[in-house]
Amino acid sequence: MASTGTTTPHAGHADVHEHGAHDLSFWKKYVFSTDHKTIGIQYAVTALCFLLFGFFLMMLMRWQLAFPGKAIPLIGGLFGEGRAPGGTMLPTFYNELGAMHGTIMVFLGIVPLAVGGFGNFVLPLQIGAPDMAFPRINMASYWFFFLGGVTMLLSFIIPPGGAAQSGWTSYAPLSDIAGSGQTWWIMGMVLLITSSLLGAINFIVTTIQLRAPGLSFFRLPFFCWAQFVTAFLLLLAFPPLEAAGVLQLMDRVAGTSFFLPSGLVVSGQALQVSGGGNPLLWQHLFWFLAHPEVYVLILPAMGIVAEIIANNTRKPLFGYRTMVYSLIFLGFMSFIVWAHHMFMTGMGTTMAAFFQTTTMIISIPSVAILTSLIISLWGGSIRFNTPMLFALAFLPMFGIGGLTGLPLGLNITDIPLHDTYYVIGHFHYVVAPGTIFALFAGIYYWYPKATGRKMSETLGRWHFWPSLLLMNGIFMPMFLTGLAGMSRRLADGGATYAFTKPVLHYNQWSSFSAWGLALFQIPFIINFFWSMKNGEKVDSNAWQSTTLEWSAAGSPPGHGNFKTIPTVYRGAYEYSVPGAAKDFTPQDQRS
Ligand code: HEM
Ligand SMILES: [Cu+2]
Repeated sequence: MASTGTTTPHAGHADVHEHGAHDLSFWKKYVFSTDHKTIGIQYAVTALCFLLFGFFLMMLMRWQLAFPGKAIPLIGGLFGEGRAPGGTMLPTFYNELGAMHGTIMVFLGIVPLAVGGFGNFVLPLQIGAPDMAFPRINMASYWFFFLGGVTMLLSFIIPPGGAAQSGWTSYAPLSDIAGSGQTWWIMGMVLLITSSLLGAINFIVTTIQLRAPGLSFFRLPFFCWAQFVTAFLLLLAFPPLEAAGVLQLMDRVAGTSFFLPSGLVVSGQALQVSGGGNPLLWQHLFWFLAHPEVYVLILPAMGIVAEIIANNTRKPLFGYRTMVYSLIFLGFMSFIVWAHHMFMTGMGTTMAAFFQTTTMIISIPSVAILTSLIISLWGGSIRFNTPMLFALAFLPMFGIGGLTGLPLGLNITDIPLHDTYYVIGHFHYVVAPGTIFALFAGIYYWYPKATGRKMSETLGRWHFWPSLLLMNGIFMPMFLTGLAGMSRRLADGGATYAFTKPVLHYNQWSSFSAWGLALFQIPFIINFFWSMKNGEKVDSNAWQSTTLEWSAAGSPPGHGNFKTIPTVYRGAYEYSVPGAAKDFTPQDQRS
């Protein structure tokens, strides 16, 4: 069915780009590209590499937790006497791994993949735009990310201090007085934040300005809404952390005491600092970013899952408008719940009452979105392909993550749970079998748009089922160890505490599951490369979808995306419309 399009000045512009594309040098085309699709792929591939590295750090930590004090087998000798004498991990090395695992997974892995990768590749296509509003800023955003990532990783080998050791939250005063790695951590963060801010501005302007004619806000695919709201979170939440990072840098290198109290005594020695600062100020500034950041981790995931569910149930999303309003409300609320991470700081009952109330309220829109997605399945004739399997698994996994957040959101129940493995279980359910599964779903789903081929379903299943099982094998026991009181901060997993004895063996469950999970990512890695040459060839609308990225000719579409800018006549999910010729009616189809 031919799609109708109007010729706009943009479309002419797009044509010029398309012809121009042939003349681009290798460097301009693949390295310093300004094409949002290339940048999206650069972001995605880089972030996947970082994710793999962060995963590797975690596997080392899991050895220490399962078998504290035993030499790391095979590779233990590689880390040197300073980190693992005789192959046995020192607590300081464990701290490096912990801080860098968290930082890498969140700031170098998931967010860049979800926003930089999927946002960049998909959003301009879905809104019928020739590119991002500011292609060069987009390129700068990627390169700041890359530099920030490299800075973080290099910190492992930069003397004298190695990598940061103060956790991904970098709490003061520890972070102020920690070794040199902490300085590299801050500098890396400043670069990463700069990258995010450049990206966020681009997403906001692009969504407002470059939507195709007829594509009103309420015709936007839910994925675009999710990216749009996420961009506001990044734009408004990151600057305070960037400022806080610079203050911490000053504390470390310029003798200031923004986060250092007077009279600080470390290991029996009074510290020679001017003092007068407040460690809690850091916590406030950090969580003012980092709570919205957890929604940055989850909203794009919800967006991806929504697209895939509509497509594979062949039905419109249930309650699309409610979902959009929930998203906006959630974005707003995410700025006034941050101190639920700080109930232990003695904030007093008035403050605690405020933050637990807002936290309970914010769970309502999350539940509204999740429920809408579940109801969307009702009565659909579901296609159980690999993207759909991952999207479906996201629902209960995110559900477990969200529900276990509620006891943490209430002051009275958080106090015993805070800093135990229960918290680790909670947030990993939302980000690992939650967000990461959604990201896998997205990779399987949009891969055909990027390469013209589908990934193998067989390998996809070898990836999905064991991963689902093993993810739960890792994180479910953490609720039990956490409820038993096991602290998340111990390099030996709690082996020296009598009260953790009955649950200590769960540490091994988690560890074996984690190593198993690594094994079952191999089918994915093989699939990712093998399918580029050998996957099933598909036409430009691989999944018979309604949204505009599939109307763009070619996989991937040429520079400029659309020969003529499409005109949009309908909402995003017109599947199985009664009386229609096919079970999907693309947004740019007139009738
Ligand atoms: C209904 C939803 C949720 C509620 C009520 C909730 C509540 C909480 C609370 C109160 C804490 C602090 C616990 C403590 O340290 O004692 C926490 C930790 C955390 N949550 Fe959630 N949460 C929810 C959803 C999410 C989502 C969607 C994500 C991410 C996508 C997330 C990620 C995190 C992270 C990363 C931490 C731990 C940070 C750290 O201490 O290292 N949460 N959650
Ligand atoms: Cu929070």
